[in-house]
Amino acid sequence: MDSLILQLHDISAVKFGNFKLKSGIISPIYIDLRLIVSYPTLLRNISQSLISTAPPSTSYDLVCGVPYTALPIATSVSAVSGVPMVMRRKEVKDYGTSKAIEGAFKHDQSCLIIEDLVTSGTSVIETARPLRAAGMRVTDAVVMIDREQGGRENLADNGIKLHAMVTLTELVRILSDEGRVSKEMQKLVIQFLNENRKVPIPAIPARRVRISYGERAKVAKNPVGKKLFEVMMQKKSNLCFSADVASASELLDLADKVGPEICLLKTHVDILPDFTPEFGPKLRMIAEKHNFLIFEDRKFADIGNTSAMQYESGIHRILDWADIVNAHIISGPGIVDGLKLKGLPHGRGLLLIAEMSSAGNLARDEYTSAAVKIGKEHSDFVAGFISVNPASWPDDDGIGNPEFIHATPGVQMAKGEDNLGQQYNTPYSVISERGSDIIIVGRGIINAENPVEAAREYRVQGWDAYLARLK
Ligand code: 5BU
Repeated sequence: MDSLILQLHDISAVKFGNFKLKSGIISPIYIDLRLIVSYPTLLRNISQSLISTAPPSTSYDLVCGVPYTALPIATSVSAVSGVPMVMRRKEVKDYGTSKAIEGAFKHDQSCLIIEDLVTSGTSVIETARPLRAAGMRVTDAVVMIDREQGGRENLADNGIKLHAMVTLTELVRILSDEGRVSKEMQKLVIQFLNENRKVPIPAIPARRVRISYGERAKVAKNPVGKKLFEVMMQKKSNLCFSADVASASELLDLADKVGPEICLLKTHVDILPDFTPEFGPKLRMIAEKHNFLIFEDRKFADIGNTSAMQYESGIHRILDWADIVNAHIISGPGIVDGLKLKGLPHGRGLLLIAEMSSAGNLARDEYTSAAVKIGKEHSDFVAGFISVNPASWPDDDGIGNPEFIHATPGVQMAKGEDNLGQQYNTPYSVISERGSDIIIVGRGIINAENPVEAAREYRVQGWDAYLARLK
């Protein structure tokens, strides 16, 4: 051990002086273990020492290094010990297909975390989270140096035992005994440690899907998004009825019947042969009576200027009666600027199409991430996204952005497909597994023998799935 510490000092991985730490605190000691990749023999010796740092009773099937400094250390530990390694991706590149964890592992395997230096323990906890989310057990972490600044306690609070090769106090004592640092410097470091015993750990925000719609109403930036969350709570409904029927009169009739069950009613106004300018006001009266919002599934896709005209004018005058519309981002962010110009003064909201439900659609990977980026830049107007599997989006390890609402089409009581590529998932899967907030149901209700009863059944299933995911 002593010789390892002396070697770390030799290569200037441990330095004494006046150093400003990330937290802003001035420290008399600075440790930079990134350098050890340049010294393979030292790296191997450190790995061997780390393996024996975990008590013999510690059992583990896998090792995982905290990115980035500990990645080569973990690789070396794996090579020396023969224990397979998994790797946590810090930035997950793509949506959908990408994984937060690389490597082969099985559910319920235990994984030992390897870290170079622990101060508050935050980085270890951030690595444990996706490992646990993927089904692995994480109970122990080994670290080269424990700075003794609260990491051990913070990790224990998160169910992780910390095993340190050496503490900062021991390290300085060894260097002092060997005449590498003066007694004064040793004293200074001890004093520094005593004054900075506990680095508070920043609170980890709850994942979006664990936060209630009511709480999310408070953080929603778009007024319609906020209202929608509130309506969902008031009516215990996350059901959007997609009223794709043959006429305006049939639509209005059904809207009045299923109104009590839904938080949102979705229209395709351009399929109604008997549309008149009275349609909007009539639908709004029914919406007010039953306390639901109106979503015209117009899927704007043109340049900003044209989309704004299509939104406001023509025979449909969508802006006048629809609380929410949606848009593709194929034409770039200008479409959001254009729609916002008209919509925001009217207190309207927009859903961006980040994913689609139909087989072979192209809204995936970088397209999805571009929609999210544009949405974040316009969160005053963008209330959320049309999505299919938002739980697989990698933003913030699935913490997500609670201010945005996710609505998912392609929902029926049984998984399946229609004959034109529409793909269906169940309410439970959409809300509880795929992490969406609203189920959009069309033919599942319209073609049912009793649409009102069917709507009630979808509402109950959608709401139960929401309650299940909060636990
Ligand atoms: P269904 O009858 O439940 O399959 O109707 C689904 C509705 O959602 C229908 O109005 C579609 O136009 C709409 N939809 C969709 O199915 N998939 C998508 O990706 C988007 C909208 Br965006």
